[in-house]
Amino acid sequence: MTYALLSVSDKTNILTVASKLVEKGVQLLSTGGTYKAIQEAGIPVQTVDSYTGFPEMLDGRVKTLHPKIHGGLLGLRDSEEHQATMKEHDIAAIDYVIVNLYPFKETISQNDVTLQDAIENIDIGGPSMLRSAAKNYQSVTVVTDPADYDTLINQLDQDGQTTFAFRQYLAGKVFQLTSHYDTLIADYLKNFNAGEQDFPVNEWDHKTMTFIDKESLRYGENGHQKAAFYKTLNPAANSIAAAKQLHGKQLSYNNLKDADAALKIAQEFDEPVAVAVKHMNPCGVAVGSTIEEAFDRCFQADNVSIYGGIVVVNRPVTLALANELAKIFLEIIIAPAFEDDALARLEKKKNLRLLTVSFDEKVAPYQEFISITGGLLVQDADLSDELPRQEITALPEQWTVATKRQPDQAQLDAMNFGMKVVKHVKSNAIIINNEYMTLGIGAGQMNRVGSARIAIKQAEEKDAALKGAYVMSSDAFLPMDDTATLAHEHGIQAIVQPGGSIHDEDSVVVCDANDMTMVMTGNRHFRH
Ligand code: 93A
Repeated sequence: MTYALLSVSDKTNILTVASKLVEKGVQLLSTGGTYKAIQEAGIPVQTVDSYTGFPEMLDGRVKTLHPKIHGGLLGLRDSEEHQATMKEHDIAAIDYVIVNLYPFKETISQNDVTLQDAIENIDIGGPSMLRSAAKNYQSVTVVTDPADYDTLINQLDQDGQTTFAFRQYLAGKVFQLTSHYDTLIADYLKNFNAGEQDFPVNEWDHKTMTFIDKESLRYGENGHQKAAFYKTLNPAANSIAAAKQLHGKQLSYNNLKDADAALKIAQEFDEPVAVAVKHMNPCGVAVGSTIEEAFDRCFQADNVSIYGGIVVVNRPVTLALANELAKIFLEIIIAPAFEDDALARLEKKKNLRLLTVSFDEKVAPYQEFISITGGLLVQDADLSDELPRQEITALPEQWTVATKRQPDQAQLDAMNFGMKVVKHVKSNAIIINNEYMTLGIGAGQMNRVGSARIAIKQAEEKDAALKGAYVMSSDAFLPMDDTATLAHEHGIQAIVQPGGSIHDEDSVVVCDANDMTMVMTGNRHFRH
């Protein structure tokens, strides 16, 4: 007699499999709800408890956890000793297992889920059976995904049995599923606030994000690269993973990266801000007293690079703003909301993607992941508190003025603005900016003065004389005096940089000799 055990929460197509197994002479065993469904369809089936002689008990927590089940799954068919032991204890081999698990993910994804609900939906017996069967895949066929029922049925029809390769594939799927399932439980419990803890916890490791939810993408960075978006289960409301798409086709791999980069810059500001991003770097960032003014400055900051870019604004899009945005070719617009007429205006552009993201809360600490061949690097995101979210009223605590010349209020505000933006620019990063907007952005050069040259050139194309509140902002220290000298030669009177080079003093000397001011922030913002 060949046995199959069927125990499924997701009962999709279970009757098709059940009747096929019966047709092939297999005896079915099943648990409560699954038994009922099969039996009601008129397919012969026996309950697990009548088979084991042990009732389902403890509210169903113990249904299949019995040596007659696990012995029937694990016993080696080609071992005389195993066969003798099985015979002695009246254990029959179970050659087919069709099991899928309690819907833990669906349960915890509900809004009003209680801890008790979540715990009751941790499946114990199901994964145990799956693991027992998968370990013995030499002989046992274990199907956990209804998508594999067709292959099972085809193989049974063809040979009356399954192939070794299929069983191994299915066993692999089992361990992938059970490890994923356990990770999800672990993540849920780790993040569930259980109140005061009176024992030591390694916070960093404990909170390391583990759970992933997969969305297939059409392709990766280029058309020939396959790609997917692995999300955390409950991404922060103000993250791109939680964005609501109102219009346009699915975001691409590059879109997601660029949108994420743009959003993070906008989140540095409380006042109305507009951010334009191309290839992970900002090409224009500006604040204003209204969102229309901010966007106008953002556009003026670089009215060439913005084409094909991504724009984020942190205030609802009005019709006036929509009319301006509609004039340029953009890939994505992200805002907290779109007014109805603004949405109607922008929706006319078929390929433009429109997304809303919450700007209500400040960004909570999170971790960043980046892959290198053979592994994953994890770090805390660079969320520095030293940068005031609005204008500066006094020098922030970690900042020191290194020069004789003190910065005036406009320069201080420009320095604050500059540091908030430059930390999001690929290193070596130098920007030229005033207190409202970027004027030149030098990104990703292999030496600092190279980035400075690019930023200055761009700024000068807008304004030949870089005077007044124009500031040079640097993501990391100036390794020698060449960058400060270049700034002076182009009329820039203020520099903000982290400091920390052994040659800091050389740059200070250049500034002092030319009546420039330089502030050291004490906080490096590399972005490699
Ligand atoms: O509560 S359990 O962890 N204890 C068990 O012994 C057990 N055996 C099967 N959950 C158990 N199951 C699960 O019941 C299966 O994984 C399946 O998801 C579900 C099917 O129950 P029913 O047939 O009553 O709908």
